[in-house]
Amino acid sequence: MYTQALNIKDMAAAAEDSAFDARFQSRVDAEEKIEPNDWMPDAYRRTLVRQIAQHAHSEIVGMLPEGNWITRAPSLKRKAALLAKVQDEGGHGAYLYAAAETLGVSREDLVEQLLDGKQKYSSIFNYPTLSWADIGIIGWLVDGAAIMNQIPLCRCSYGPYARAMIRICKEESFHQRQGYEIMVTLCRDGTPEQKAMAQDALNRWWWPVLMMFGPSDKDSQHTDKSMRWKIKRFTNDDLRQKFIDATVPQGQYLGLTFPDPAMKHNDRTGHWEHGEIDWSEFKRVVAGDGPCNRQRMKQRRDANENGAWVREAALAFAQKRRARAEAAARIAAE
Ligand code: BYC
Repeated sequence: MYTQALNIKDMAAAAEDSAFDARFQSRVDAEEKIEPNDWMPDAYRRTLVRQIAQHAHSEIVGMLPEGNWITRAPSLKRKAALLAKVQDEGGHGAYLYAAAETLGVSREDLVEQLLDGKQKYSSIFNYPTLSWADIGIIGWLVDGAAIMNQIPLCRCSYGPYARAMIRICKEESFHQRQGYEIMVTLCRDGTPEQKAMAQDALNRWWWPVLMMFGPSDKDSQHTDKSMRWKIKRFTNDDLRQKFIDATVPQGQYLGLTFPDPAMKHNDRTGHWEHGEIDWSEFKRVVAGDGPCNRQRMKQRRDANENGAWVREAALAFAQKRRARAEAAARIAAE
């Protein structure tokens, strides 16, 4: 009897959940934005927290490879642009942590999960920036790939993420242009040595950039659900292909060769076909064994520890202000 009563209760709860689910899905299908106080399935919330946190961490860790060249930028103009770009990335991280917080998680918690290795950041930031040409390549290709992935996120079903992405994409487009302009300077106006440096950077970054889009569709765990919920609008492979098609002519204009002997234009489909991606490298880097994973995590841990006193001081100041305001309100009420 007791068990039966429980079952009936469970069934009623399940029916209620599925009614909420259906209503939620119909709102998503109708392109309504889901806002923080709206009902949403737990799995939708978890997917968003995972993706937005990973995105925020990527922006913050992504400051490190470029930060490496701020003191060595070849001119004042280049230094000013690079400084502004790296600061923008810090800002993107801040908007994204704020968007994640609307889902009921705290920034401190997310940062802790990154530092404990429970959350990820983009594989691409585990590669070293060995020459100035790498800064051009990051802008041209890494930001180019990011824009391709992020423009559709401006239409994400979750309002706070979509709105954060609109501003981020505007800044990313400046980032991409400054990178491509560095590449034009090196390749078209530069010396043979500078062009060789640009080619070497392309050789090292091309495949890792293609991996940024995530595993191939057949291996992607989250794409189906994220597409149904309109978090993602395109699959990983579709975005990767769009990026390749847009980028190859840009590389040809620079006079560079893509390090993919299998790359060829398919006149029938209109797409650039590419060779096999080495997914074992991707898995290794995501699992923590890329060229710079340990260094990047150490830098983030050090930054977190060195910044602790700033956070403590800001909290103490906020508490003091609150206590003063409360005391003033008490006196005024007496
Ligand atoms: N690196 O089922 P899948 C920037 C993981 S910052 C590491 O396809 P999903 C910039 C994935 O998390 C740009 N891990 O996943 C900053 C999942 O593992 P978990 C960063 C990756 O989420 C500074 C598993 O593989 N952009 O532009 O449907 C300077 C299976 O994947 C990667 C964003 O974060 C990767 N590359 O699709 C310059 C964009 N790829 O979580 C530039 C937002 C996949 O189950 N994110 N994984 O343990 C997205 O659009 C999606 O999360 C992804 C992956 C397309 C990346």
